[in-house]
Amino acid sequence: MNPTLDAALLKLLRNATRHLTARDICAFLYWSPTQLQDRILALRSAGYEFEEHPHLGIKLEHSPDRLIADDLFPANESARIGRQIIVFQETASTNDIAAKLGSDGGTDGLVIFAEKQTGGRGRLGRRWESESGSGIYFSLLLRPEFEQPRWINLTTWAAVAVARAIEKVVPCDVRIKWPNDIYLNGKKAVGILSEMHSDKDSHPFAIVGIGVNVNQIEFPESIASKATSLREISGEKMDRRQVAVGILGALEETYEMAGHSFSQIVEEADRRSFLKGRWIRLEAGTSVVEGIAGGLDSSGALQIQENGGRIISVSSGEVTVSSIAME
Ligand code: BT5
Repeated sequence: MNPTLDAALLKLLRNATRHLTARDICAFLYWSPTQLQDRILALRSAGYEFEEHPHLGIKLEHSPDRLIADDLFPANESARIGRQIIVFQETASTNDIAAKLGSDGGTDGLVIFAEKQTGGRGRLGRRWESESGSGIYFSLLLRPEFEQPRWINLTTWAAVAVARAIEKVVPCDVRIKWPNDIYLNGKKAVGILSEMHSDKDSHPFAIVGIGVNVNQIEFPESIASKATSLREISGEKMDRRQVAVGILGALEETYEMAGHSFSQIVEEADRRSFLKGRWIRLEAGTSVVEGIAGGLDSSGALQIQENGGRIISVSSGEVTVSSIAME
């Protein structure tokens, strides 16, 4: 997809290590000086600030604390994840928008962001708190080439990619609580909700919804003791755009592995396991298993050692941690 004018200009200014003259910019983008002035004016009114020097030219100084589609595009134009990006100021759930667009034939790699979700969802209809402007809430529409039974891999893939991206911006111990959460300092900072659908022509597609707590400094009472944000960990306000671009980049970098070398994804998820060695209770439908969480098997299933010593593998379920690490 061709970038818009603003996306092209922002990308050029962001990649520049110095001021750029109007002449250089126009030559690079094949624009007229008037066109450039118009775009700078439009970006200024959207909250961007530029430093202008009479001889050296222009430099991007400050961006608004908003997610703006034109400023989120991947650096690599052939990237799959984010080849089309839409940002909503407010919606019920980005997963629902992505599912609707998917069933209307939406393109693989489409990403829907929302600044606020009024009906953000977790698994089993639970609520995902999506306070306006402080987190990152988005959904990917994917039409993977690999066979559908392995689409379940997408949750683990997304968890590993988001963990990598977080580690780059906040140096800390990033743990994956199987199957779909990321924990920082023992508290939940990210939740992932993967869903499968079919479009009108019965072509299947997947939606991977990701909610990341970035700048929250407080949470609703119901989750206050168990949720955290990147800001709480780093001690400083984070640039949400930078975090979002980092996550999209990590998803892009690792996407091939989700289908073709999933064992590498599993190894990393295992290395980052929050559960390993802890006494857990797992509920899957009506069955309940208690035991010590082990590693992940090659399919990404969680191994649990039951009281009698028997080891079982479970591919989905809801885990509650009953005690601290046993190791
Ligand atoms: C999840 O479900 O963790 C998946 C959350 C996925 C959210 C994204 S946001 C973009 C996209 N659009 C959507 O509508 N959803 C996706 P689950 O494992 O069921 O966990 C839900 C539980 O996490 C809740 O019952 C709360 O206990 C807790 N929780 C809710 N909001 C939270 C938050 N902001 N931070 C930490 N924990 C939260």
